[in-house]
Amino acid sequence: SFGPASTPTHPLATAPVGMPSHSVDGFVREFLHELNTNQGVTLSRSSVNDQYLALASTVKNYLMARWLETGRKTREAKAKTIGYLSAEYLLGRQLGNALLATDLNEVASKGLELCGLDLATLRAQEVEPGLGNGGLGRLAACFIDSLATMDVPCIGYGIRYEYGIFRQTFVDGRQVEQPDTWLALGSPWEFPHPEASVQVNFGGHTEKATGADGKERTRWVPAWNVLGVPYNYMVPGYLNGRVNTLRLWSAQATKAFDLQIFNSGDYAQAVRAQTFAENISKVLYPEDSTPQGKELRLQQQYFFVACSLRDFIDNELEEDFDLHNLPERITYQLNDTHPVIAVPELMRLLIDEHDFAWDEAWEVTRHCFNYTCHTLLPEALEVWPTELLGRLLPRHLEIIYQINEEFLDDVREAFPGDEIRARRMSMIAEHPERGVRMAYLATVAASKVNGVAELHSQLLRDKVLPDFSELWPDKFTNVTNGVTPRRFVKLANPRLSDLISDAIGSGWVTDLERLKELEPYADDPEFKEKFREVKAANKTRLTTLLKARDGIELPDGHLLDVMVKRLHEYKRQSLKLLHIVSLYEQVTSGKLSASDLTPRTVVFGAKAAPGYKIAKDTIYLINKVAAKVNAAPELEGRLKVAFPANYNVTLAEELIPAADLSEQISLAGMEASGTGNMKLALNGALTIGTDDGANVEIRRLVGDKHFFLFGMNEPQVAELSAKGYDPGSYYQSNEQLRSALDLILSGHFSDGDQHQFDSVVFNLLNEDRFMALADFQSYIDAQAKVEERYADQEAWTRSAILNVARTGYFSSDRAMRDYLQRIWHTTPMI
Ligand code: 475
Repeated sequence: SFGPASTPTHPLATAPVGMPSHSVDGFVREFLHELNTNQGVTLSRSSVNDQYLALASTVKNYLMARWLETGRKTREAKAKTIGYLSAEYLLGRQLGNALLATDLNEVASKGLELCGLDLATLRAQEVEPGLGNGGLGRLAACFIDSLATMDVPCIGYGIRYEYGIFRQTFVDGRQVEQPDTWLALGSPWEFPHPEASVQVNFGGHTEKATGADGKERTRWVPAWNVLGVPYNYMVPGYLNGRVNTLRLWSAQATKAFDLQIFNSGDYAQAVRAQTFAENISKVLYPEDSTPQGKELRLQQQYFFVACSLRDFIDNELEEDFDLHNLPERITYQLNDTHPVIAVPELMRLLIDEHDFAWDEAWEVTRHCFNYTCHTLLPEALEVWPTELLGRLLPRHLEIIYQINEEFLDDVREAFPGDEIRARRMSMIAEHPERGVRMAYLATVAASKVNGVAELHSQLLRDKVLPDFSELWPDKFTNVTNGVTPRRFVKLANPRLSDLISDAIGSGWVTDLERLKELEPYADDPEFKEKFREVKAANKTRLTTLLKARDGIELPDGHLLDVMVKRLHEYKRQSLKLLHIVSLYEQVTSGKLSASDLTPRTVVFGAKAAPGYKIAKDTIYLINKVAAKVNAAPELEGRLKVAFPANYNVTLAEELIPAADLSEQISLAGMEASGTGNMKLALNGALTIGTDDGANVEIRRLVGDKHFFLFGMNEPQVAELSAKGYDPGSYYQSNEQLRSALDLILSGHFSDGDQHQFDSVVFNLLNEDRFMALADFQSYIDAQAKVEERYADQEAWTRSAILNVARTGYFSSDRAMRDYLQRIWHTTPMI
């Protein structure tokens, strides 16, 4: 229960908390107060960390009244809430975004200056919460930003990993992972509520018992449990007074859990057991696109989902709320299959704990969930062995079996006699071991299933879930991803933002399609000059940062060619690498004069999953090639390769605004959408890309002339696969490609060791699952077109401006509007 035990009589007790004054003086007073009372230091004795923490508290104080008011208003209006269920939130630094959302930037910067402090220095003190791997986690962060900005009630639910995505370092060019200790210096953005902890059960068995009313019920008798402690984070809308909540769960041992073992007398074992419970939220699994079938991962999934469902029912609904009406108050969005165990969990809650009949429970459940798929790679589709599921969650496995039986009855009714089809569509896979196909369970339970770009949604319907789309054509839809213009334009690129606002006003920040109004400026010489100045200044900013951060020297005046994304074979960093090696080979062998090269710096940013050997070897190879290229006197001032370690949201915010060329070179049909492609285009980079993911839509919007397309399209890929792909034939027939590969094979980049890069090179030559060799020549040709355009700076700038002007569609605000209209069926609260 909530609130005071008796009626408050003090007048302040019922008034909402006040907001500090928006003046410089008001800000300084608040800041110093926080420094003294929170950090317990005077300004003269404070560390940068103290100052940062005090600044964070100060900004929180400005948001607090709005946060409390948002919660009150939402509950009072009984508005429908979006429950975003995601195992990952790749948030990025909070301070800059909070200052932006409260319009406190200038006040803070002046106030701190009067205290002898520098806002940028304090901002740099923040360690970003990296609670995600890549695209999927960052998308979740963009979506909750947009919902808050659009005045839509949303609670983001997830896991408070004690260690987020690992910190990448390079040792002799090889990736070495370090733990991400993001909480070590304090975590000012979170509000723990241990008193609101939720118990989560695991293991044990189920029993059937007949009640006094003669009805048979199932009882789950769990074997062990843990506590979920909620940590709340503010999710401020942009200048609109709304502050939604992100609720991340942290695992702790329960009292009962402890007591049992402490009583057994084995103190050491009891302490170990505590660690066992806490392990559940200890660390983010660093695999992107290839989930690990690990028991702990399933524990994580059930842990946060069980906490989240219980939390909403117990804390956000009225005490007498009739759960038959649950779909009127919440719609859960499943961010990939990671939270799909929520489906049997809601069934279990309704049936076992709220006495619903099966059909009633199913009616509610199927109206509460929607499912977003983020991949097409078969190895990324989660299948949990029934042995594991049954051991960890016996009741849930029973429920899944029953959902499956009833579903297969429907299939047999729709397709009488087609038993093969029924087998194919079963949620239970029989090979290689018995397991639950989580994507099928999600698809059956969801009201809507969506892919994340047009091409991806089409392939999802036609290739991944064809039987399901045949059965329920209307269930399937597309929502093309988007990115938040607040963080990735306004915050990351203030110079471009000011230039845009000077031209068309500032409305674009919340209405990104208004960037269209920039189109005429693509032919305005003065605007073009300023646009170039912005790019140049952003490059200078990046140069300063990389020098300090990595000791990397960026040359002046180069085309900045950027490939930033997770390291994965399907994304084809190896293709980019072959381009670089080929340039190096041609110049050093005298086939090409260095003076004919467009001065270019290639920047890579990429983490590899720690167990993904080829990916890690590719990182090593990139670093080895970079060392040679950067040391070659012939290439001085002409070609440079930079690979700053530990690419993350913070570095993205510096790199993207400086980029000229955006590398989006996945094999067609493999990249579900991509979102870095959108961020780069919005910041005025031109794309060199395949017809894949959202590239398709970017190209359609910016126009063929302003996009460098290359490579096979998806049907061509399918055709080549079907007729049998032979990478060796490209090696044989393409002299330029052969020379590049031969140079790597010769040991030139590995101090004479001819086998150092076998895993990468032999893989390309013999298997090349993602057909890099087949697209090589086309890629090289497209790069020639890039150079030609770049040589004409007026034409290049025009294309860059048109990229900005024509990509307003890729705002996550638009994506959220699409979800609201076509999936969630709800509207903003105003
Ligand atoms: C796609 N992550 C991008 C982006 O929709 C797309 C998988 C398993 C376990 C942990 N993480 C994952 C992903 O699958 C992922 O990030 N997918 C990406 O989602 C947003 O733009 O094309 O690869």
